[in-house]
Formats: sequence, structure tokens, C-alpha cells
Amino acid sequence: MEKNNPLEEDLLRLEELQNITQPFMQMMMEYRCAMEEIATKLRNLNDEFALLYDRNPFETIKTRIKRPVSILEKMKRRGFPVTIENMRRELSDIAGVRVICSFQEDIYTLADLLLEQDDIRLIQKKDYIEHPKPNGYRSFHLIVEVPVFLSSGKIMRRVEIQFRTIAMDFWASLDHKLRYKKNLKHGESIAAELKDCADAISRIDGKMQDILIRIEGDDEPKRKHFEENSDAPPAAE
Ligand code: 0O2
Repeated sequence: MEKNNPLEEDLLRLEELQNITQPFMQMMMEYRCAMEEIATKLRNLNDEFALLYDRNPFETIKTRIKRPVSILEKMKRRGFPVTIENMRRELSDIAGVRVICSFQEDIYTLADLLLEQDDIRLIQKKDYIEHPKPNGYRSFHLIVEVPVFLSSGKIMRRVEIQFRTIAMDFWASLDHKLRYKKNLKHGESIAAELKDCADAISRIDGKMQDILIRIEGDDEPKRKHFEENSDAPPAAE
């Protein structure tokens, strides 16, 4: 068989690489747009909410695109052939948004307001606040589809949104360390202590919420005033 010269071989390899890289980059770009779209919607709600209630419903919003190596690992772990089509179909967390709120009530308010928007399609809702995981994990998870407008037209892309309180986030970051630590000495007793912390955090979150309601009770007329003077169309009865 005739051998290609080194330059030709390099060019062939480059073409092969581009054939894979280009669609992958395209896919990542689409998810990045979807993620930014969701983050913008949430930031807008945050700004409006701040006018209404004199406080921000969330403290922080974090966005992340899954690392290519994590995408490949997850596809392999689940036994799917690594194709762009399979990644789009099987993975819901390529684009992720994490919203950290002070109060539990705000999590549900924000999630409801987001889901009311007519370009958002709910794919899945998991309420780990109402139904915590056995290890004590609490968060409210949504998987939504949001339109992304490209030069070729509109496409829908999925974004995973995790809502949690500051205290739940603090807990989850420590638990995350535990999840990825192998052969840990006293792992079981650490997990049990963490579970106790999760339960204590939940009680404190509940108490803080009650105190807020008692403090904000007086602000009700102000909210009504804002709603009556807002340009927004009245909510359907
Ligand atoms: P990482 O390292 O944070 O990315 P999925 O794998 O997402 O398709 P699953 O596991 O049913 O399906 O979804 P679930 O339960 O909604 O969990 C999705 C994400 O929530 C996880 O992503 C974590 O970020 C977070 N999470 C879920 N359970 C726990 C928990 O017990 N502790 C902590 N700290 N985080 C949790 P990843 O990809 O599993 O992990």
C-alpha cells in the first residue's frame, strides 16, 4: 500500500479532528446560549422582585458548562455510544445553573415565575427539599428546555437548574467532598454526622423563614400598591 507523506497524514488527522471538534463546539455553544438565557431570565426576576419586596430572592447565581471529559465519562458510565446526538438526547446537565437563595419560600416563588414564562418547557421537577435524599441532600431541581435562536432558526436546549438555600449549599459542598473521597477512614460516621447537620440546617432554614414572614407581614400593603401600579397585565383569575 502506498504510504502518505507526513504532511498529508497530518492534514488527514487534522480533518478527522475537525470533523469531531466542529459539531462538539457547536453543541457546547448552543448549551452555553441556553444557560445564559436562563441566567438572564432569573436575573431579571431578581431585579423585579427586589423592587417589589425590598430584598433579593437570590444571593448568587452560578453557571457552568459540563467539562468535555465529564461528558465523555458520563456517556461511557451509562453505556451510550459517544455521539453528539446521544449527548443531546441522554444528558440533561450539559448546561447547569445554580441559584442560591436566602429563604426557601423564594426558591418556589422563583421557580414558579420562571416556569410561567411561555417560552420555557418543563421537562422534569425534583423536589429534594420536600423529599430529601437519605443522606440529607436538599435542593430543588428543574430540567427545562429553552429556545436558542441561531442563524439557522430556533432550537430547544435543556438546562438543569438547582435551587437551594445558602445553608443547603454550604452543606452540599462538604457532602460533595465526601462523595468523591474514596477509602475514607470513618466514612460512615462522617456521613451520619453530615446527615445530622442537614437536618439541623433544615430546621434553621424553616425558622429563618418564619421570622421573615413575621418581619415582612407589615410590607403587604406595599406589595399590593406595587402590583396595582405595575404595567404588567393582571394575572388571570
Ligand atoms: P456533580 O459532581 O455535582 O456534577 P443525573 O446523573 O443528573 O442525570 P440524577 O443523579 O438522578 O441524574 O440527578 P439528580 O439526583 O437530580 O442529581 C443531579 C445533581 O444534583 C448532581 O450532579 C449533583 O450536582 C446534585 N446532587 C444530587 N444528589 C446529591 C447529593 O447527595 N449530594 C450533593 N452534594 N449533590 C447532589 P452529579 O453529576 O451527580 O454530580
